[in-house]
Amino acid sequence: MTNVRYRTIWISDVHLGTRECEAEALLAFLDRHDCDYLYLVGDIVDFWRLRHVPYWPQVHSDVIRKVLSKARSGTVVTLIPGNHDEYLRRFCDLQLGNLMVTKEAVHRTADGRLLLVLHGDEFDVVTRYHRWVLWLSDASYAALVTANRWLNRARRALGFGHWSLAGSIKRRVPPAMSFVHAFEAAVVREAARRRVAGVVCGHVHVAALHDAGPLVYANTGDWVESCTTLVEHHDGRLEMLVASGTRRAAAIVTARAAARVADDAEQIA
Ligand SMILES: [Mn+2]
Repeated sequence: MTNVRYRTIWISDVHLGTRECEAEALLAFLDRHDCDYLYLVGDIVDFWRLRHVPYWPQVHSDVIRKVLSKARSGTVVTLIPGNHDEYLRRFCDLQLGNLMVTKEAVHRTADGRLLLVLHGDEFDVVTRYHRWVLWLSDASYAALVTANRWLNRARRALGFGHWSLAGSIKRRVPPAMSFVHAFEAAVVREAARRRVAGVVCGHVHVAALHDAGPLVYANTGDWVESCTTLVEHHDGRLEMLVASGTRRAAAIVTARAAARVADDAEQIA
């Protein structure tokens, strides 16, 4: 089976080093998809959690090895550290062969649009001013994801579909109050200020690909629950892919499903 090749692949919020990371699904995805440019848009390794609860199965190393092997075979890999891997920020502007570490990047699409690529935590007022709130939300988020995973295992065993606890909570929160909407507005404002055509970010674990006024807003989602990837086709067209969020799967479904999953994704970065 030949691999599907895209011009660009963006992934973020993988959180290697945590039990919630869907590393098998990501490895399967990376195995079957090639690209000219690969952007790792932050929170790839979760150093915060590694410090407290060391967890590192072989497959987490395999993901890193897979990325390096892509770099070796010609993919230009850009690593943009996030807040959970801010440790890597000290290596910003370092270039090692095809691997580049940078705080942010500007990507030019095949059809000539400039996209600002950044993780986005600097636009999140919670992480900026209240680190303890984040620590708390981090712990409760992990508990929530674990509870949801067990619930979905039971649902699958009984023949029901996937259900997101956090997604269900999110739908009850009026959009105007949403932290995710405030984040998006701040990131889009910055992109407009820089006079680029759009922005690609991560951080909030809510996949998105839509117009925001004259700009494009894209959020890569995560590989903790939603297992989403933003890709650029060879003509410059952007698309959101979803690998179904189980440990076995890497089945790609349509962009319509992406919108549904984005709606189900978590709010907490
Ligand atoms: Mn983050």
